[in-house]
Parts: sequence; structure tokens; C-alpha cells
Amino acid sequence: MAIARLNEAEVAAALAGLPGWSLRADGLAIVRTFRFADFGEAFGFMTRVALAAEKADHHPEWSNVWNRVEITLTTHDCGGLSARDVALAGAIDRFCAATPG
Ligand code: H2B
Repeated sequence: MAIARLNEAEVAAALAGLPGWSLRADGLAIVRTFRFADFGEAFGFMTRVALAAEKADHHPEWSNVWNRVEITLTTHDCGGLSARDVALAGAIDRFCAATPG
């Protein structure tokens, strides 16, 4: 099913409710970096995110180096940001016991 791409005002409103996330330079994705105490904490977080993402059929682009997890959210099906990214970002924030950065 087609998913609508958010317009500029909708993106701005979404970001206002997602402190810690920022708009990628091209405006097509939101990004956030998380830091944890160690690799085990980071990987536990990634596991929780992975299960939620799979359940929602909406998946992050991400990378992990030891205690750091960098996440990019975008919707491939609409070529930009959709409500699915906003929902997943909110879910990710609820899993997070990390300090930003
Ligand atoms: N994840 C993301 N980030 N964007 C998508 O458009 C997307 C996805 N589409 N996960 C889903 C899977 C789609 O390919 C399947 C067929 O539902």
C-alpha cells in the first residue's frame, strides 16, 4: 500500500516532538546517534529496536561501533519521510536509556 510522504510543515511538527532527532541535510531522513555504557547495552537496545521494527515492517538504516548506535530513518516506499518514521523514532526513544551523542 502506498504511504504518503510528509510535507515540510509535517516534518517540522514531527521533529518538534522528537528531541534528539535531526533532519538529514537532504531533508529525506531523520538521524540520531545514541551512546551507551558499553557494547552489551548498545546491542540490547538494537535488539529491542529490531523486534519493534520487524513487527511494524519498517526498518532502520543503522550502524554500531562498540557503545555507539547511529540510526537513520527514511521510508523507501515514498522516497522520503513518512508517519512510519515518526512512529518508529518515538518507539526507539522509549527503548533508549542512553545519553544522546
Ligand atoms: N523500511 C523502510 N525504512 N522503508 C520502507 O519503505 C520499508 C521498510 N518498506 N521495510 C517495507 C519494509 C517493504 O519493503 C515491505 C515489502 O513491506
